[in-house]
Amino acid sequence: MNKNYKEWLNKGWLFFTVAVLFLWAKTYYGLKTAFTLDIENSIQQFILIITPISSILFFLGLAFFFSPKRRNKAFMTIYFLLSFVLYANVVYFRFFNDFITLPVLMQYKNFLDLGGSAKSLMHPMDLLYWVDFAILLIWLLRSKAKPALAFRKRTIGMIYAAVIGIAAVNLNLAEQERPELLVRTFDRAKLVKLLGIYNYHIYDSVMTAKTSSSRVFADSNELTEVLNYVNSKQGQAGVNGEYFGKAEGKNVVLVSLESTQNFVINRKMNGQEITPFLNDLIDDSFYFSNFYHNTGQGKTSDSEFIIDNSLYGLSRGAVFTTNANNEYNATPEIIKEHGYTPVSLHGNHDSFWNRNTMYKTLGYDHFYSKEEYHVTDENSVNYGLKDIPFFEQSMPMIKGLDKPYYAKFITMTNHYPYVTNNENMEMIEPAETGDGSVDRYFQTVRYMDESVKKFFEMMKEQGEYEDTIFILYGDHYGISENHNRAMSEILGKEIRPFEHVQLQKVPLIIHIPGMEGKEMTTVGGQIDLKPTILNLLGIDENNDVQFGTDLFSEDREDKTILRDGSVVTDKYVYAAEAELCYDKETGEEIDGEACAPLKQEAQTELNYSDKVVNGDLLRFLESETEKTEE
Ligand code: GP9
Ligand code: MN
Repeated sequence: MNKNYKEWLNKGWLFFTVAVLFLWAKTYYGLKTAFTLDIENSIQQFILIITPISSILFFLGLAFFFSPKRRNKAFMTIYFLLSFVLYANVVYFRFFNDFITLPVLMQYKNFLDLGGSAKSLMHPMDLLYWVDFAILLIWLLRSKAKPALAFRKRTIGMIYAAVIGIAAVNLNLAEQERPELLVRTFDRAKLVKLLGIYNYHIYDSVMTAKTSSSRVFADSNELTEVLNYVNSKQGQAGVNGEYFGKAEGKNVVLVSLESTQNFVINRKMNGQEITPFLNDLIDDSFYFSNFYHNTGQGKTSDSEFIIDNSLYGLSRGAVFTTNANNEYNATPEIIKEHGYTPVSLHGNHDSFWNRNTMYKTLGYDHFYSKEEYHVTDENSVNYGLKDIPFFEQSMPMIKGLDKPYYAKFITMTNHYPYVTNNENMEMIEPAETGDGSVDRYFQTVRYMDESVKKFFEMMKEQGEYEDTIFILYGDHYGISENHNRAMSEILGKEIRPFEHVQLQKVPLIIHIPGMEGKEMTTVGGQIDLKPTILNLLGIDENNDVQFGTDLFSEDREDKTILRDGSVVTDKYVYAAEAELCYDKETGEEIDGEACAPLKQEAQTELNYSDKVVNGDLLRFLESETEKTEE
């Protein structure tokens, strides 16, 4: 080896620069190839290129604070850890389509779940994530004099000045792309896209620390305050004696209709009904035509949480993942005490949305998940099993359950991006707005409708129908604001904040065999389902924290609060994001004064609910109840 070359190898700055470039290139490669980040424009592309550099310099630069003797080791350890964080996310993403969060890491079980398939999730090309580390290691070990990572204080200062400078540019651009990114959104893909994978983990750690500290500092007085609030609300609403116990002892079947908004009901596309079966079913059911979803970023999992607990989800993240170890008083747990067998059925992996952990917390006896269904390339699409085979394969499962059961069926085929993989699935023509996901949406909704029809037929054939009440509901919106242009074409009107809030309506159909149908116009939401179901079953659960009220009660307030702070009543619609107030009937924009108290009430109620979840307040419920009974 020539001497000159050897000398170069001993230069610390060269080693440092090469290491930084390696890690930068590798991280960019990961962001570009391993994750779906939906880069929408050249600014986002630029952000993606610069995001890794500030955190790489920041972390690798920490090595300079170690004594010269330990510095190389510290440097390589930090390099290894950053590589590991990147690679762990790459593998995790392949499976969960999501990024690792600290709460997920702490739920070690989720990782054990991944364990079996982790090997199959690794690809030969993944060596690319490690060759750089190997090269640097060999460089360090082979060069005799070892590159001395000794920089002048001024140089180190400059490195950190660069860190701050680049981070500021990054944050500024991110803020322009997504205003209030850090406070308002918790879409992990967006955070990674705009802040970079390493900064995302810093953000996640801060948020986790905040959540766990609010649990530590919570005390039972906070619960007393919440109890006073909900008890007075319950007291006002009361219970409708005519319906109390109407379905006592019957099986309860919940059907979560994936991404189904109410506007598809009784609507035609190209002259054909989109939901022919549901349209018929409505005639023999209680159909709630002013019913809204209350979900936030936890989507399906939020709807499940809200319905089982009558508590709101959080404004950031999904309670299913952030607070899965809290104490709750959920419907499955309550009705188990009354002899019910609570189960959930869904053709996706059991750990998706952390269901396997959360279901135990909520009191489900069993979760029939993808692992127990027969899933092939033909009978699955998108996240998993198609709805028709899902219901078909579920029949023997519920047949064997101890009665009465509380069984939740979660459909999945009508999920963004609304794809079909077989002509048989396409029972109507797509819409023609030119917006692919909106156009296909009608086909997958139609397919889901067919699957529910088959389900009802099978329930009848198997003699399960008569003794069962059916509660069908849309879990959350399917078409987001990004598709307003196409939606205005479909609805034939402009989508203003008023229409946007109205689009959060989802169908709720309560079908009780033998009872006559009726349209129910009361304004309500998923938050009201727990008290509604418990009352139908004749279960009186007082001294519980429920923010909803019985939808059958005549004295209930016609009102629902959406997770973003919007409020709908029989008179007004308050659109929180736009801060606009509308007349519910005419849709006319009116003076904000009319909505001011609603806005305030929404804040109060959502804050109370957040306190309960973040502070894990229901762990104090028993002692509180004892106090009031004394
Ligand atoms: C995944 C399915 C869809 O298992 O429930 O979840 P979503 O993305 O709608 O929350
Ligand atoms: Mn969903």
